Amino acid sequence: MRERTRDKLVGQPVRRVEDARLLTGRGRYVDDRPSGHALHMAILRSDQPHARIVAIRADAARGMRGVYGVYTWQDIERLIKPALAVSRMSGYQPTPIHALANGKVHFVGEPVVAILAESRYLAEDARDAIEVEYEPLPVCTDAEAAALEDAPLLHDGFASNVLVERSFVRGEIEQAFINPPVLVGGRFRFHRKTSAAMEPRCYLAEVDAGRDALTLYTSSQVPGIIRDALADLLDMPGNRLTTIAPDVGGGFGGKTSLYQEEMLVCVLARKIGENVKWTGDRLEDLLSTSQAFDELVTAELSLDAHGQILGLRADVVGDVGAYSIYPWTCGIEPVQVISFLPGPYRVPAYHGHVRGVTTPKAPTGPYRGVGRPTSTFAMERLMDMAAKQLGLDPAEIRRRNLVRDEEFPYRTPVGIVWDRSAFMGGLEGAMERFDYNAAREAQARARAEGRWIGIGVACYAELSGIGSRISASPGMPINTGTDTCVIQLDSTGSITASFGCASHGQGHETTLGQVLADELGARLEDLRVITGNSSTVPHGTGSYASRTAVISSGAGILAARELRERMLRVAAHLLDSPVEYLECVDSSIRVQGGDGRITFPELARALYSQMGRVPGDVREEMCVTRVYDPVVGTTSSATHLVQVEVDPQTYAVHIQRYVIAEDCGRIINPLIVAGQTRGALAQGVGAALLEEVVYDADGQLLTASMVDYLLPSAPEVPELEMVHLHTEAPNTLGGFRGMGEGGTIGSPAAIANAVADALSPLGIEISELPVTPERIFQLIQSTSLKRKEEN
Ligand code: MCN
Ligand code: SMO
Repeated sequence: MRERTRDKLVGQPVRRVEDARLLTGRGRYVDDRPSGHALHMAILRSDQPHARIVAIRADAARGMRGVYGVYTWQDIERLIKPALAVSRMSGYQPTPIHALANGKVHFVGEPVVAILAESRYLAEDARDAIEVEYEPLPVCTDAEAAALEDAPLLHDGFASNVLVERSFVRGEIEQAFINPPVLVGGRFRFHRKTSAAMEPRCYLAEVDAGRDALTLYTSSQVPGIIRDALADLLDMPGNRLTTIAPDVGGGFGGKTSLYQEEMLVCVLARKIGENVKWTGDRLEDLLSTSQAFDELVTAELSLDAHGQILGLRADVVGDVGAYSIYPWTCGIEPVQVISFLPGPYRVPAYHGHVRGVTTPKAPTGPYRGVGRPTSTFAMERLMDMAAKQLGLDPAEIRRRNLVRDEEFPYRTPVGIVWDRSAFMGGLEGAMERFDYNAAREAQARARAEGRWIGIGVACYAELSGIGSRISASPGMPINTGTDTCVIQLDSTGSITASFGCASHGQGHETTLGQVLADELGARLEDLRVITGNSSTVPHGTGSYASRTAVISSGAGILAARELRERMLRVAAHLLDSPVEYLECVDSSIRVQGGDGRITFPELARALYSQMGRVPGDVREEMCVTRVYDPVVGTTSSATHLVQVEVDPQTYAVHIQRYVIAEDCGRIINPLIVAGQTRGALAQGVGAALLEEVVYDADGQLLTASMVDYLLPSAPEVPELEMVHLHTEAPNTLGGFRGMGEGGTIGSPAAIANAVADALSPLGIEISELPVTPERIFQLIQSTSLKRKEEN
């Protein structure tokens, strides 16, 4: 009789195992930890963008009911070092990040005083009783102006406000711009954004004073990086400092950096021997969580008469805010813009130049897509402008320039290698699903009726699962290219696998579980996947840069394979069968075609507890550690196609259809991939149409609440139609490619192109995002004014 063999789980739409708890309110976030014995921290933040601290008067606060202590930098300076994000990039200037302002403040929202009290209410009452006397210093909030030589310096002793500057040159760039048949260019501005995770940042330091040990519960994407950083800053060995990211309510890049509040709860808990907790509120999140984008890209593209790209040159100014963020540095966002600007196209000559300029605003850091939403926006706008000059369809000009299947592996002008990916297949797949030609015909009819309907296309490529050869952030000397899996069969027969990654919504318990279940022949429900706990693996850096599907899965595959081999060898003895005849199915090992069978718990009992059943020379250690390094990583790509209609009365942009054709290699879980893409698209829609962090010229944050900072809600987020393409990933174990960010990379560009297409009868180009109704109104006003002047 043939026994049922379980289907492989990789590739199946397995329901997310974490959802049972998350959707029924039984998730455990940092703030849910019982904190009966914790002191609550409130932070007095700077209301000055740039100022010297003359005096801090806190005596009244110190004497208030329930107040445990009030701390300034002087009170902790001998206990914790400032964090310094170093880089190999030449000429880069790092900015020390102190846990509390050390004599000067550099942006509105910077922590100046920490207050500990019996409750958050009492801590905030005391905060309000503290007076800080500032001597205001000159403020320059415009990055281009701040980059000038005579601009007031934000950081004392610096050579200039330009913290990082980098160039790439390849090919005969001057030649490419001598009388080219087609020349297009523009100044593309992508305004500042924030990640706005549902759960604001939250930290709890639990102290074990007798052992000089600390456990930091942190809503972080990168608990391993935080452990390593704090061990250094606090001068503590890693075996006494544990960082745990429990359930985390989204991060989107905003929780990938070390924050002052994280430093503070730890240093204060250690100093006073009490647990310390801080829960950020929405205002604090908008003021101080790392922000994103904020670039001005001045770019030119030259093409031959057939629409083939000859050359591209770009100058990028990135407003990186007040500090170079730890550990990524302020290069993370702007340098990626020039690295990825050539996109998935053949660009024979390229010159990209970038400066990251410090201004008195919240620091920028990684945000879903990192640099590529801006580079894709600029490049895809240029492609459309060129198509228009040539009278080519936007899809056709892309077809003529996308790297073709036979050209892989393709080395881009900045040295990135596209291993192979469905660039052309993505374009064709999206067009087919969209029924592109029919949509264009319908658009022409609608236009004849005076409707402002536009279709936008955008193609991009990204590196995912980046291995140890390249750091996830340019020049950063931290290994982000590996992950570790520690897997064990314990004496009850259950299997636990721990990883250095840290899920904050991606569903890693499910997807890593699927990968392990297949390798081990185990039932998914019998496995326990632990992520986000620094004490379970010797090294792990968390989840960011669309790395986990590739890198953590790879570590899991290697570790599970080895554990399986060991279990099979022991089972061979117990079942008295050659190993070759054994197979693992449904958490048991059986003899193929025979009767012999032993469950994992039976095997564990025989091995660990039943003295003498497994002789010494057959015994195996059932704990395996494996590290996986994909060395270079792999290429993910997609084409986005969108149709919009602009309302001629309100100038609101309505998205009517949205198609994404993407290649993320072998899919682990199609439900999760679809969910990730939808979520990322929602954030791209926000970036394209609504979300903008606004500072006034005095450095005050104007968008300090959700009333002023507009997130997309259900009516603004379109139904998504997806096409999956699967190109074999040659460089990764398992054949997976990352995809957690892609939806946010392609969508601002595609929507910008669609809006430009809709408004093209009015002679309007879109070069600024978000393209709000206000901006469309201004564009229409100024174009019609220009026309009147011309007539
Ligand atoms: N996946 C899959 N098959 C593939 C590729 C991925 O099933 N071929 C699954 C993975 O197993 C994983 C998810 O899709 O469960 C995302 O995988 P991956 O692309 O490897 O990205 P990471 O898991 O490393 O997550 C990081 C990425 C980033 S960089 C941001 S920003 C982001 C994102 O994930 N932030 C998120 N998705 C998010 N989703 C939620 N809910 N919340 C966030 O903050
Ligand atoms: S911005 Mo994603 O955390 O790399």
